[in-house]
Amino acid sequence: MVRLESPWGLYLISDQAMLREGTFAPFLERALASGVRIVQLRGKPLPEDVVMLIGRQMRRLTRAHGAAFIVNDRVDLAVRLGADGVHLGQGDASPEEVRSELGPGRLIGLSTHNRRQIAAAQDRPVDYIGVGPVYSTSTKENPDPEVGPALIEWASMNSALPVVAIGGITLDNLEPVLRAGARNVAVVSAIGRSADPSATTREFIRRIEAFQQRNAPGSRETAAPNPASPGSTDPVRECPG
Ligand code: TZP
Repeated sequence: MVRLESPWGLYLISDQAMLREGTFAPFLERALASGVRIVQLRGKPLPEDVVMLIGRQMRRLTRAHGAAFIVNDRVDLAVRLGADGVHLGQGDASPEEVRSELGPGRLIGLSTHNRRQIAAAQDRPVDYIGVGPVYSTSTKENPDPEVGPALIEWASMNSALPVVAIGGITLDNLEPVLRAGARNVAVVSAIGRSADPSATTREFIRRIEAFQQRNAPGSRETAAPNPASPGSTDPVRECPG
């Protein structure tokens, strides 16, 4: 099992069109060579044999580059593919059930959409939380309401678990997300629908790394929040939603 130290930078999620067209695997190989360290297979509407085929390719490529391979929703497929973890939505199987199935060695990610869910996740057997959608997204059917960079800032201050900002993030609106404290940014369409996915991937990584270097402890710019432990405010009492 791969051991990932946070921050991960760019969290790459498979794009349906690329999966269908068979262009994802060659693209993934270049993305991994460019520094992507965590990749998620999100293949919901595709037939299972197609998902398994691309999943095996993703497993092989991520292993070759020492990157983590996560499967969205499907614990059974994650086990069959030998994935490093599973990403769960609020409506999927509970992290407790999944943890007892997977054991302690694999990652579990959980999507969160408000302060209450972020706070509740701290006491659950999860390794990281997704927070979003930050901006409007057309990738997800029936997405939750946009949370904006404000919830990323709150999560960065109040979550001891690594925070992955997700939803509608592009090169044009990345900066406020980083300023809000995000150290990990998940992207589907900004890369999958880019005219040059490899160049866009490299540019995301370059900007995330440059921002983190500028804000490293001891640098002259003000560091964005992201403490190692939750802040002193009570996240549940403060939580509107
Ligand atoms: N969860 C919240 S938003 C989202 C998921 C899976 C989709 C993100 O895709 P995009 O294209 O980067 O907005």
